[in-house]
Amino acid sequence: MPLHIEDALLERIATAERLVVLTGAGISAESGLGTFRGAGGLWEKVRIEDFATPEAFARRPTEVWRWYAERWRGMRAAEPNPGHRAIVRLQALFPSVLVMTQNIDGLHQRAGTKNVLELHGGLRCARCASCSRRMPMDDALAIATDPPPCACGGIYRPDVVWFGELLPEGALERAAAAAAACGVFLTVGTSGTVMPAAGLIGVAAQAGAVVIEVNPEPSAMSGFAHINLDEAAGIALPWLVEKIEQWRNRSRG
Ligand code: BV8
Ligand code: ZN
Repeated sequence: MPLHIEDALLERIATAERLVVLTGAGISAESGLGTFRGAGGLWEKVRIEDFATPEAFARRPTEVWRWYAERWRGMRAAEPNPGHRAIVRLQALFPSVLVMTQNIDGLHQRAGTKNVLELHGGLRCARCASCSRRMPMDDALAIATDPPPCACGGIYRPDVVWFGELLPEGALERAAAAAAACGVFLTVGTSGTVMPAAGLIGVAAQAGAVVIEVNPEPSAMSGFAHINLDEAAGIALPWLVEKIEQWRNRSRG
């Protein structure tokens, strides 16, 4: 079905001051990176309990470290796609834009998005599990021991948020405040199943924002969306940018 936004909603979007964008693994799918759920998802191949919890790392640090090292090599080799680049254009179209992501691949930053809020941390860095000292993942990969030892006697871990762990200090508060105060909330490529990130969509909807979902499939949060653009992000996001720019050119007369 062709993408469509009714005029009244398009006017509210094009005239909004504040835009919040929440992205998930789906926005990086067109960069060749795997998603977690759905056909061929990462969690079909490995169990969350074996690789994405602090208990898993405590039990099998080498296996968990090597799984993330392999994912980082893939992320590093990937390129931002038209979906990431459309979000860079959106950031220039509104007075205030917060882009927050559940992804750890750093592709928003490499596309040129500013001030990305990484709700689940980022794989660009490793962090000592004892003293929290950080080191670039690329440097950690050059060290022969998996995981690398820290001078403090601890070992390095991926600088990401695992299941059962709290989000980075202040991230959720900042995200929730932005979601509660925005005119438009754009959710892209997330199944809406991981809390508390997915809950931000409900916060925005309850606060009266226009909620736009970009996802070829329905998600757990689709019920909150005023607009469902059921296409891939690399198609739907450039289309959305064009619609906003056309509306503004028309209204300038
Ligand atoms: C927390 C980083 C407080 C690591 C990730 C029981 C015990 C303990 C906790 C819980 C529990 N029950 C529930 C919880 C809370 C738990 C949770 O939500 N679990 C879920 C699974 C039920 N959450 C937590 O633990 C969080 N912390 O709650 O702290 C606390 C503290 C102690 C004890 C209790 C509570 C921390 C969650 C963060 C986990 N870390 N990632 C890593 O990446 O390895 S989550 C992981 O899932 C990724 O970040 C990922 O981004 C995220 C969400 O997945 P999605 O991004 O949505 O990806 P998914 O594959 O699911 O969907 C992709 C979508 O894209 C699909 O809809 C698809 O249709 C679409 N798509 C595909 N192609 C495209 C597309 N869309 C657009 N274009 C395309 N081309
Ligand atoms: Zn240390």
